[in-house]
Amino acid sequence: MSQEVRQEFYDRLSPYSMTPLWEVLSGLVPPEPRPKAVPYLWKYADVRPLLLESGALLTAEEAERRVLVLENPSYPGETRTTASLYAGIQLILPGEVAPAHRHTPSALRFLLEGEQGFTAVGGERTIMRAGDFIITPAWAWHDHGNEGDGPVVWLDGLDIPMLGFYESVFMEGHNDQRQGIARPEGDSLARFGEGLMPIDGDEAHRYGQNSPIFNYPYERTREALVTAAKGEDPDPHLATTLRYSNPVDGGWAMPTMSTWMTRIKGGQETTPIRSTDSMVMAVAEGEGSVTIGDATFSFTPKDVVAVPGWQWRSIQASSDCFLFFFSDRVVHEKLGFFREERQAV
Ligand code: 1HN
Repeated sequence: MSQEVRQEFYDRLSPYSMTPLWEVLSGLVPPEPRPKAVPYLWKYADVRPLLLESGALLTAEEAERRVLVLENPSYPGETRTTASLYAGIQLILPGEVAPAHRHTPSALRFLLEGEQGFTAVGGERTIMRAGDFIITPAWAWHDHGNEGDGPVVWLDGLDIPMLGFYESVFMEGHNDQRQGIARPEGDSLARFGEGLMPIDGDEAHRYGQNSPIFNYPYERTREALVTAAKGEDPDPHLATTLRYSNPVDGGWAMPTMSTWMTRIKGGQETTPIRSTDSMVMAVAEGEGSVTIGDATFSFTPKDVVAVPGWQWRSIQASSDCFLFFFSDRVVHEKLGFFREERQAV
Protein backbone atom coordinates (compact mmCIF):
# COMPACT_ATOMS: atom_id res chain seq x y z
CA MET A 1 0.00 0.00 0.00
CA SER A 2 1.35 3.45 -0.84
CA GLN A 3 2.45 5.84 1.90
CA GLU A 4 -0.31 8.25 0.84
CA VAL A 5 -2.98 5.64 1.45
CA ARG A 6 -1.49 4.84 4.82
CA GLN A 7 -1.26 8.52 5.70
CA GLU A 8 -4.90 8.99 4.75
CA PHE A 9 -5.73 6.20 7.20
CA TYR A 10 -3.56 7.77 9.94
CA ASP A 11 -5.33 11.09 9.43
CA ARG A 12 -8.63 9.41 10.12
CA LEU A 13 -7.28 7.94 13.37
CA SER A 14 -6.20 11.20 14.90
CA PRO A 15 -9.70 12.62 15.62
CA TYR A 16 -10.15 9.57 17.84
CA SER A 17 -6.80 10.20 19.61
CA MET A 18 -5.31 7.03 18.18
CA THR A 19 -2.00 6.54 16.42
CA PRO A 20 -0.34 3.54 14.71
CA LEU A 21 2.34 1.90 16.84
CA TRP A 22 4.21 0.50 13.85
CA GLU A 23 5.26 4.00 12.75
CA VAL A 24 6.99 4.74 16.07
CA LEU A 25 7.90 1.31 17.45
CA SER A 26 11.62 1.31 16.60
CA GLY A 27 12.05 4.73 18.23
CA LEU A 28 9.91 3.81 21.20
CA VAL A 29 11.85 0.63 21.95
CA PRO A 30 15.28 1.00 20.32
CA PRO A 31 17.91 -1.77 20.40
CA GLU A 32 19.97 0.26 22.90
CA PRO A 33 19.14 3.03 25.38
CA ARG A 34 19.43 6.50 23.82
CA PRO A 35 19.87 8.98 26.65
CA LYS A 36 18.75 12.51 25.89
CA ALA A 37 20.98 13.99 28.61
CA VAL A 38 24.56 14.83 27.66
CA PRO A 39 27.70 14.31 29.74
CA TYR A 40 28.57 17.59 31.42
CA LEU A 41 31.12 18.97 33.90
CA TRP A 42 30.52 21.82 36.36
CA LYS A 43 33.82 23.26 37.58
CA TYR A 44 33.70 24.34 41.20
CA ALA A 45 35.98 27.23 40.25
CA ASP A 46 33.10 28.53 38.08
CA VAL A 47 30.29 27.60 40.47
CA ARG A 48 31.72 28.98 43.73
CA PRO A 49 32.02 32.70 42.85
CA LEU A 50 28.53 32.73 41.33
CA LEU A 51 27.10 30.91 44.33
CA LEU A 52 28.72 33.41 46.71
CA GLU A 53 27.35 36.22 44.55
CA SER A 54 23.86 34.76 45.02
CA GLY A 55 24.57 34.93 48.76
CA ALA A 56 24.59 38.73 48.49
CA LEU A 57 21.36 38.77 46.44
CA LEU A 58 19.07 37.05 48.92
CA THR A 59 19.17 35.24 52.24
CA ALA A 60 18.73 31.48 52.59
CA GLU A 61 15.44 32.19 54.33
CA GLU A 62 14.15 34.41 51.52
CA ALA A 63 15.17 31.79 49.00
CA GLU A 64 13.78 28.93 51.12
CA ARG A 65 16.74 27.05 49.63
CA ARG A 66 19.55 29.06 48.04
CA VAL A 67 20.62 26.70 45.30
CA LEU A 68 22.09 26.94 41.83
CA VAL A 69 20.59 24.07 39.86
CA LEU A 70 22.97 22.01 37.72
CA GLU A 71 20.74 21.77 34.69
CA ASN A 72 21.68 19.41 31.91
CA PRO A 73 22.11 21.36 28.63
CA SER A 74 19.75 18.88 26.95
CA TYR A 75 16.93 19.83 29.31
CA PRO A 76 16.82 23.65 29.38
CA GLY A 77 14.24 24.91 31.87
CA GLU A 78 13.49 21.42 33.17
CA THR A 79 15.48 21.53 36.43
CA ARG A 80 17.10 18.17 35.82
CA THR A 81 20.67 16.97 35.66
CA THR A 82 19.99 13.62 34.04
CA ALA A 83 16.64 12.23 32.86
CA SER A 84 15.77 11.06 36.37
CA LEU A 85 18.00 13.02 38.76
CA TYR A 86 18.13 16.55 40.04
CA ALA A 87 21.38 18.09 41.33
CA GLY A 88 22.13 21.55 42.68
CA ILE A 89 24.71 23.39 44.75
CA GLN A 90 23.43 24.94 47.98
CA LEU A 91 24.93 27.74 50.05
CA ILE A 92 24.32 28.58 53.71
CA LEU A 93 26.14 31.58 55.13
CA PRO A 94 27.07 31.92 58.81
CA GLY A 95 24.02 32.31 61.04
CA GLU A 96 21.50 31.65 58.27
CA VAL A 97 18.47 29.40 58.48
CA ALA A 98 17.05 27.28 55.69
CA PRO A 99 13.60 26.85 57.27
CA ALA A 100 11.99 23.52 58.11
CA HIS A 101 9.84 21.89 55.47
CA ARG A 102 9.16 18.45 54.06
CA HIS A 103 8.36 17.05 50.66
CA THR A 104 7.68 13.85 48.79
CA PRO A 105 11.02 13.81 46.92
CA SER A 106 13.95 12.26 48.77
CA ALA A 107 17.13 14.31 49.05
CA LEU A 108 20.78 13.58 49.68
CA ARG A 109 23.59 15.99 50.51
CA PHE A 110 27.24 15.59 49.67
CA LEU A 111 29.25 18.21 51.53
CA LEU A 112 31.71 20.20 49.46
CA GLU A 113 32.90 22.93 51.79
CA GLY A 114 32.65 23.92 55.45
CA GLU A 115 32.93 22.15 58.79
CA GLN A 116 30.20 23.79 60.87
CA GLY A 117 27.03 23.40 58.86
CA PHE A 118 24.25 21.40 60.38
CA THR A 119 21.00 19.84 59.30
CA ALA A 120 18.13 18.47 61.34
CA VAL A 121 16.30 15.51 59.84
CA GLY A 122 13.27 13.84 61.39
CA GLY A 123 14.06 14.99 64.93
CA GLU A 124 17.86 14.57 65.00
CA ARG A 125 20.56 17.10 64.26
CA THR A 126 23.92 16.38 62.67
CA ILE A 127 26.96 18.47 61.88
CA MET A 128 27.77 18.37 58.16
CA ARG A 129 31.44 18.32 57.19
CA ALA A 130 33.15 18.24 53.81
CA GLY A 131 32.82 14.77 52.32
CA ASP A 132 29.87 13.67 54.47
CA PHE A 133 26.91 11.96 52.78
CA ILE A 134 23.60 12.85 54.41
CA ILE A 135 20.10 11.52 53.76
CA THR A 136 16.83 13.45 53.89
CA PRO A 137 14.06 10.85 53.44
CA ALA A 138 10.81 11.52 51.65
CA TRP A 139 8.41 13.49 53.87
CA ALA A 140 10.94 13.98 56.70
CA TRP A 141 11.09 17.47 58.22
CA HIS A 142 14.44 19.11 57.54
CA ASP A 143 16.08 22.46 58.19
CA HIS A 144 19.69 23.56 57.76
CA GLY A 145 22.00 26.08 59.40
CA ASN A 146 25.60 27.23 59.72
CA GLU A 147 27.28 27.83 63.08
CA GLY A 148 30.70 28.57 61.64
CA ASP A 149 32.21 31.74 60.23
CA GLY A 150 32.63 30.66 56.62
CA PRO A 151 30.29 29.51 53.88
CA VAL A 152 28.88 25.97 53.92
CA VAL A 153 28.33 24.48 50.48
CA TRP A 154 26.99 21.13 49.41
CA LEU A 155 25.70 19.15 46.47
CA ASP A 156 22.00 18.34 46.69
CA GLY A 157 20.72 15.24 44.91
CA LEU A 158 16.99 14.68 44.59
CA ASP A 159 14.73 12.24 42.77
CA ILE A 160 12.39 15.05 41.64
CA PRO A 161 12.30 14.07 37.94
CA MET A 162 11.26 10.52 38.90
CA LEU A 163 8.44 11.75 41.13
CA GLY A 164 7.60 14.29 38.46
CA PHE A 165 6.88 11.41 36.10
CA TYR A 166 4.30 10.19 38.62
CA GLU A 167 3.03 13.77 39.18
CA SER A 168 3.64 13.29 42.89
CA VAL A 169 5.93 16.19 43.80
CA PHE A 170 4.59 18.27 46.67
CA MET A 171 5.72 19.88 49.92
CA GLU A 172 4.64 21.35 53.22
CA GLY A 173 6.13 24.18 55.29
CA HIS A 174 6.66 23.76 59.04
CA ASN A 175 5.01 26.21 61.44
CA ASP A 176 8.40 26.96 62.96
CA GLN A 177 11.67 27.81 61.25
CA ARG A 178 13.31 24.93 63.09
CA GLN A 179 11.79 21.58 63.89
CA GLY A 180 11.88 20.15 67.40
CA ILE A 181 14.80 17.88 68.28
CA ALA A 182 13.89 14.53 69.80
CA ARG A 183 17.24 12.73 70.07
CA PRO A 184 20.82 13.68 70.97
CA GLU A 185 23.29 14.33 68.20
CA GLY A 186 25.00 11.13 67.06
CA ASP A 187 22.19 8.85 68.23
CA SER A 188 21.52 7.21 64.87
CA LEU A 189 25.19 6.66 64.07
CA ALA A 190 25.76 5.12 67.52
CA ARG A 191 22.81 2.75 67.28
CA PHE A 192 23.24 1.67 63.67
CA GLY A 193 26.68 2.68 62.42
CA GLU A 194 28.95 0.63 64.68
CA GLY A 195 28.03 -2.89 63.60
CA LEU A 196 25.45 -2.79 66.40
CA MET A 197 21.68 -2.58 66.28
CA PRO A 198 18.98 -1.92 68.87
CA ILE A 199 17.97 -5.28 70.34
CA ASP A 200 14.31 -4.33 70.42
CA GLY A 201 11.78 -1.91 69.01
CA ASP A 202 11.03 -0.41 65.63
CA GLU A 203 13.71 2.28 65.60
CA ALA A 204 15.30 0.61 62.59
CA HIS A 205 12.60 2.34 60.55
CA ARG A 206 12.95 5.76 62.11
CA TYR A 207 13.81 7.02 58.63
CA GLY A 208 11.21 4.95 56.79
CA GLN A 209 12.73 2.95 53.94
CA ASN A 210 16.04 4.79 54.29
CA SER A 211 19.08 3.78 56.27
CA PRO A 212 18.77 4.89 59.90
CA ILE A 213 22.36 6.12 59.54
CA PHE A 214 21.40 9.47 58.05
CA ASN A 215 24.93 10.90 58.11
CA TYR A 216 27.82 8.80 56.80
CA PRO A 217 30.86 10.80 57.93
CA TYR A 218 33.60 11.16 55.33
CA GLU A 219 36.35 10.27 57.76
CA ARG A 220 34.95 6.75 58.13
CA THR A 221 34.16 6.24 54.47
CA ARG A 222 37.63 7.36 53.45
CA GLU A 223 39.32 5.16 56.02
CA ALA A 224 37.25 2.17 54.89
CA LEU A 225 38.29 2.69 51.27
CA VAL A 226 41.96 3.13 52.11
CA THR A 227 41.98 -0.01 54.26
CA ALA A 228 39.97 -2.07 51.76
CA ALA A 229 42.36 -1.11 48.97
CA LYS A 230 45.30 -2.61 50.88
CA GLY A 231 43.83 -6.09 50.64
CA GLU A 232 42.99 -6.25 46.94
CA ASP A 233 44.12 -5.37 43.49
CA PRO A 234 41.74 -2.67 42.32
CA ASP A 235 38.88 -3.95 40.18
CA PRO A 236 39.63 -3.01 36.55
CA HIS A 237 36.26 -1.32 36.05
CA LEU A 238 35.39 -0.11 39.54
CA ALA A 239 38.79 0.40 41.22
CA THR A 240 37.96 0.23 44.93
CA THR A 241 34.27 1.00 45.31
CA LEU A 242 32.12 0.64 48.40
CA ARG A 243 28.42 1.41 48.39
CA TYR A 244 26.64 3.18 51.23
CA SER A 245 24.34 0.52 52.68
CA ASN A 246 21.35 0.34 54.96
CA PRO A 247 22.49 -1.80 57.93
CA VAL A 248 18.92 -2.98 58.50
CA ASP A 249 18.70 -4.99 55.29
CA GLY A 250 22.09 -4.61 53.60
CA GLY A 251 20.51 -2.84 50.63
CA TRP A 252 21.16 0.60 49.25
CA ALA A 253 20.97 3.45 51.77
CA MET A 254 17.99 5.08 50.06
CA PRO A 255 14.96 3.65 48.23
CA THR A 256 15.24 5.79 45.09
CA MET A 257 18.90 6.75 44.79
CA SER A 258 21.99 4.53 44.99
CA THR A 259 25.13 6.03 46.47
CA TRP A 260 28.73 4.87 46.57
CA MET A 261 32.31 6.11 46.77
CA THR A 262 35.18 5.08 44.53
CA ARG A 263 38.84 5.36 45.37
CA ILE A 264 41.39 5.28 42.55
CA LYS A 265 45.07 5.61 43.21
CA GLY A 266 47.07 8.23 41.31
CA GLY A 267 48.39 6.85 38.02
CA GLN A 268 45.63 4.26 37.67
CA GLU A 269 42.76 4.22 35.22
CA THR A 270 39.63 2.13 34.94
CA THR A 271 38.49 0.05 31.96
CA PRO A 272 35.24 1.29 30.33
CA ILE A 273 31.94 0.13 31.79
CA ARG A 274 28.39 1.17 30.96
CA SER A 275 25.08 0.65 32.69
CA THR A 276 21.49 1.72 32.29
CA ASP A 277 21.48 4.00 35.34
CA SER A 278 22.28 7.68 35.02
CA MET A 279 24.47 9.22 37.67
CA VAL A 280 26.03 12.33 39.13
CA MET A 281 29.65 12.28 40.30
CA ALA A 282 31.21 14.70 42.79
CA VAL A 283 34.95 14.88 43.43
CA ALA A 284 35.79 14.64 47.14
CA GLU A 285 39.55 14.52 46.60
CA GLY A 286 42.00 14.16 43.77
CA GLU A 287 42.55 15.17 40.18
CA GLY A 288 42.19 13.31 36.94
CA SER A 289 39.85 12.96 34.03
CA VAL A 290 36.66 11.12 33.29
CA THR A 291 35.66 9.88 29.86
CA ILE A 292 31.93 9.50 29.18
CA GLY A 293 31.02 8.44 25.66
CA ASP A 294 32.88 10.85 23.35
CA ALA A 295 33.52 13.47 26.05
CA THR A 296 36.56 13.71 28.32
CA PHE A 297 36.62 16.16 31.23
CA SER A 298 39.50 17.05 33.53
CA PHE A 299 38.37 17.30 37.13
CA THR A 300 39.66 18.79 40.35
CA PRO A 301 38.13 18.64 43.85
CA LYS A 302 34.45 19.66 44.27
CA ASP A 303 33.71 19.46 40.54
CA VAL A 304 30.43 17.75 39.60
CA VAL A 305 29.80 15.64 36.51
CA ALA A 306 26.52 14.47 34.90
CA VAL A 307 26.83 10.91 33.58
CA PRO A 308 23.90 9.85 31.38
CA GLY A 309 22.98 6.17 31.21
CA TRP A 310 24.51 3.66 28.82
CA GLN A 311 27.62 5.71 27.98
CA TRP A 312 30.98 3.96 28.23
CA ARG A 313 32.68 5.56 31.18
CA SER A 314 36.20 5.36 32.57
CA ILE A 315 38.30 7.34 34.99
CA GLN A 316 41.95 8.31 34.82
CA ALA A 317 43.43 9.37 38.17
CA SER A 318 46.47 11.65 38.16
CA SER A 319 46.44 11.82 41.97
CA ASP A 320 44.72 9.73 44.66
CA CYS A 321 40.99 10.21 43.96
CA PHE A 322 37.92 9.81 46.16
CA LEU A 323 34.77 10.15 44.06
CA PHE A 324 31.19 10.26 45.32
CA PHE A 325 28.37 8.99 43.08
CA PHE A 326 24.61 8.95 43.21
CA SER A 327 22.45 7.25 40.60
CA ASP A 328 18.97 5.86 39.92
CA ARG A 329 20.39 2.31 39.87
CA VAL A 330 18.36 1.11 42.87
CA VAL A 331 15.16 1.83 40.94
CA HIS A 332 16.42 0.01 37.82
CA GLU A 333 17.26 -2.97 40.03
CA LYS A 334 13.93 -3.01 41.85
CA LEU A 335 12.00 -2.73 38.61
CA GLY A 336 14.10 -5.43 36.98
CA PHE A 337 15.68 -3.57 34.05
CA PHE A 338 19.17 -2.81 35.32
CA ARG A 339 21.81 -3.81 32.74
CA GLU A 340 25.57 -3.39 32.77
CA GLU A 341 28.40 -4.14 30.32
CA ARG A 342 32.12 -4.20 30.95
CA GLN A 343 34.77 -3.92 28.27
CA ALA A 344 37.26 -6.76 28.24
CA VAL A 345 40.42 -5.98 30.19
C1 1HN B 1 15.04 21.12 49.08
O1 1HN B 1 14.10 21.01 50.04
C2 1HN B 1 16.37 21.24 49.42
O2 1HN B 1 15.97 20.91 51.71
C3 1HN B 1 17.32 21.34 48.43
O3 1HN B 1 17.90 21.60 51.15
C4 1HN B 1 16.98 21.35 47.11
C5 1HN B 1 15.28 21.24 45.41
C6 1HN B 1 13.98 21.15 45.06
C7 1HN B 1 13.00 21.02 46.02
C8 1HN B 1 13.33 21.00 47.35
C9 1HN B 1 16.77 21.24 50.86
C10 1HN B 1 15.64 21.24 46.74
C11 1HN B 1 14.66 21.12 47.72
